[in-house]
Amino acid sequence: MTDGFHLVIDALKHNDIDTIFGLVGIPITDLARLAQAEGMRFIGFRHEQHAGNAAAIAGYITQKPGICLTVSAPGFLNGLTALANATTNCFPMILISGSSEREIVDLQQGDYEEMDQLNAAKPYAKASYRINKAEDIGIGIARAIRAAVSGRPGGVYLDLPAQLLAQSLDAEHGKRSLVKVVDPVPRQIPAPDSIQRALDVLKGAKKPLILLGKGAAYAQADADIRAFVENSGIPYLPMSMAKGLLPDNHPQSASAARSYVLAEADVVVLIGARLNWLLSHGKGKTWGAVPKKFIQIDISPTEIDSNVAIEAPLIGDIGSCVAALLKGIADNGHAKPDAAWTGAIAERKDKNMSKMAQTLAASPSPMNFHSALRSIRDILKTRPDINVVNEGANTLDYARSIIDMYEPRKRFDSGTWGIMGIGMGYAIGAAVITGKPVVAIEGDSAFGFSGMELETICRYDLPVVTIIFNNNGVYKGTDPNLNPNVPNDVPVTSFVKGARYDKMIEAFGGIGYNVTTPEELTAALNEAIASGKPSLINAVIDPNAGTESGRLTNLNPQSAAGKK
Ligand code: ADP
Ligand code: TPW
Repeated sequence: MTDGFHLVIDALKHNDIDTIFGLVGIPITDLARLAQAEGMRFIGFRHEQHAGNAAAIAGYITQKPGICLTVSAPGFLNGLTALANATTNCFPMILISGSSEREIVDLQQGDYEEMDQLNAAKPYAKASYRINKAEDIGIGIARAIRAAVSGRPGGVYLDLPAQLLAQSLDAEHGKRSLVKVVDPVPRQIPAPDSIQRALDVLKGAKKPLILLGKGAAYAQADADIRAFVENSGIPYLPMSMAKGLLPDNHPQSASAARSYVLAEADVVVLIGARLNWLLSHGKGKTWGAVPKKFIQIDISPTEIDSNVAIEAPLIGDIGSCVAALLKGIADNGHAKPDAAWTGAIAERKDKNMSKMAQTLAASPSPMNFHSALRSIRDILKTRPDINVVNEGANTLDYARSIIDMYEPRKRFDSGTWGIMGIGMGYAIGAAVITGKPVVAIEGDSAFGFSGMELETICRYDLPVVTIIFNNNGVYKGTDPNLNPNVPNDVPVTSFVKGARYDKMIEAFGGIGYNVTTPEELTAALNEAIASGKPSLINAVIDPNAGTESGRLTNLNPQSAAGKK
């Protein structure tokens, strides 16, 4: 005989899934034990949100769904934030939660951790399923895997009632019920006329621009994307997580002339990037007065015309679409963009880069974002294999532009939502899945959302170096208290001044550093990377440095309404 527990593990293993991120309790503790006994890795967290984030980033890196396992109601809800974030960012993951007895939940009779989890998950997941019979576990897991990774990837919820796990089944019957997903990420070939249309629009371009999004990084079509950029000679801009798809020091990168190229380009080729808020919805001041024609490559047909009209939609997987464009420009001949266009970009780049070099060269005391990031940049330049996790407001904005990336899928950040709290989850997921070191560059507020996972990092002895940009608060650390009735009350953005985050990791046997100058930061980071040990560097940053909301000041309602 076999049972639900064994069949879930067998079904995952049958599909080459070898790692589960989760947090145990009724009814899934034995499921986690069994996974471990059967040779899978179970990485146990201190909060389900971070297990879910680890699963999501594992999915992004590997194109295989990351698995997060939680208990019912509260554990499920803690994981749901990560599931929603995965869906929003198009990362494939499966949240598997145990659930309470259906008869009691459905009659609302007050079971232990009672909740209608399936319906709660639906608005935030790409798909949601419940398996009720042990003989359906094979097909249920197959369905969840395919839903997560095919087409536009996303988060899938899989509900496993406690009763299901205990159900027995004849072993032979169980074995036959397993399903191996064939071709989980099928190629989706673009229609030839859509390719021709795109080539025609490109041909008419005087000032073309390529925009690479994290969909392009996810697609793992690195060689063809690089060949398309280089053979076409078109300047390109990477979105933050597409940095490194081509090395950031590539001569065609227009990152240092971003505002100029967005305003001036006449034809924009979007490859796996949505025209959402991160690209000012494709209109307005950012996009300037020059009329735009967009060519958009995306696997999701409904992404087209989401914000502005798209002249040439290319629906298909990025690998197939880019290969077809590459062949098109080779067959038809392609005139490289005018030197007037590339020359004007080069001029702006030079100017902006020398201005930035000056800012970076300064060594103010106390240390500011720039001088600290200079130290980190110089070290990471020599270690392109290191994964970088990044969140915060100013810490995110400055690090994104100052830290160059040289390899694809090495930068993981706040993404589509601008969410805080991904830090330690992404760091653990990336370290476990790639076996490579991670440097997490964290605002002090951002770090707080997942800080307890330092224990997880130490427990699994992961090569993660966390650097806290400690400026005593959310954004800055200098706001006044506005409460006339409580003169000593704490300002809304303030934290404990002079906090020593380095002491936190020492509690779990990790190595802590406290640094106040770029030189100390360089020494600490070099040592931490070389040791490969869980480390945390508390980098003391001028509390006056930075701005409220970083570069998003304009999105605060008062500023948006012109009142501030
Ligand atoms: P960014 O935030 O970097 O601009 P987005 O997350 O907004 O990127 O956009 C990613 C886009 O890539 C999504 O619209 C998604 O549908 C698309 N995408 C993801 N994987 C593929 C793929 N393999 N082929 C084509 N499009 C893809
Ligand atoms: C889940 C709102 C955006 S940025 C930020 C918060 C709280 C922290 C900024 O301070 P930090 O960075 O990290 O110290 P820095 O570099 O400016 O000093 N809750 C969630 N997500 C978001 N985005 C917020 C709140 C926010």
